[in-house]
Amino acid sequence: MISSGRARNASLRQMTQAALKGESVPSGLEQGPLDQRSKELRKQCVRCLLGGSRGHVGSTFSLIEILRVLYDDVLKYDPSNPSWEERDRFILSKGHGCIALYVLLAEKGFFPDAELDKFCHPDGILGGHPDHVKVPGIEASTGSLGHGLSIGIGRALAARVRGADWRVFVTLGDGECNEGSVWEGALAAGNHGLENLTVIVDNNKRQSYGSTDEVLDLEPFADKWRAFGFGVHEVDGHDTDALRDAFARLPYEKDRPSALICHTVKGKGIPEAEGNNKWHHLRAIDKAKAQSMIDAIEAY
Ligand SMILES: Cc1ncc(C[n+]2csc(CCOP(=O)(O)OP(=O)(O)O)c2C)c(N)n1
Ligand SMILES: [Mg+2]
Repeated sequence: MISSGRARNASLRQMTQAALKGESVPSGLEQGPLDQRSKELRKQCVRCLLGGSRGHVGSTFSLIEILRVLYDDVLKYDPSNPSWEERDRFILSKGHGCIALYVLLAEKGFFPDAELDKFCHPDGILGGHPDHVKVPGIEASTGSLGHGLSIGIGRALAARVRGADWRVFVTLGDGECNEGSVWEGALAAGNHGLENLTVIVDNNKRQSYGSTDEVLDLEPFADKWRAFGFGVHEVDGHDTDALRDAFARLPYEKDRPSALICHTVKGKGIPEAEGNNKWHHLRAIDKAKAQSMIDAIEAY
């Protein structure tokens, strides 16, 4: 026990030092291509990052295809009436990835496109974490990790009580699943058999300072969700056809909540950013940096 603890500490030290030096951690995942729409969405994210001179790049770029498919093909919503009673409820529990969501919400017409240039500005509505009071289309204010699932469970129970057929989707990060509150929520969702609830995990295998298997391993991850009473499906989270198919199959099991584990690449779309902890959050993004990011995305 003592020696494995020491080995683990040494490995954590190595990992932290690598992260601080900005060294890349090998992702072990295939580098599939991106279509033009996925590239354009990422370029819009760079626009926000430039406006705010900062932002969570890696966390945003692993999410793009998941959100794109949800907002293009899956969710029921009305941008002219964001609190439409019949809407599906989407909660971005990993709120620090909000730039991806802002870009989709602006594109769909929830708020003026010009807001994207005012990311993190005092006179804008788009903060570094999403605010449901200020931003039309944001279902819940998030950023403090570990709360979105429980909020979603409340919404799913509300639908049941009201006899409504809207659905609830909650997106978690893999590092976020190190929070005990996620598993309290999972226990409750399974216990109540919330078939109208889907957890989507952006499983990019990384968190702020290292890889999730080294910080606090989640494996066997799919089995854990099953054990908590979920129907589970796994998918390449950058393959839009596979994502569409995975959402079309919901619910995965009758009278159970669903968990869709999306295998993604943190920083997907900029080779230097992929699996590189230095790109979890960037500061001081100037025009030259933004242009180099756009060039890398275009060449991907
Ligand atoms: C309760 C809480 N603790 C710590 C943080 C700081 N924090 C912000 S992002 C992050 C890593 C999250 O990793 P993951 O969920 O895997 O998201 P990713 O950035 O990889 O998409 C942490 C620890 C936080 N936002 N909330
Ligand atoms: Mg992660």
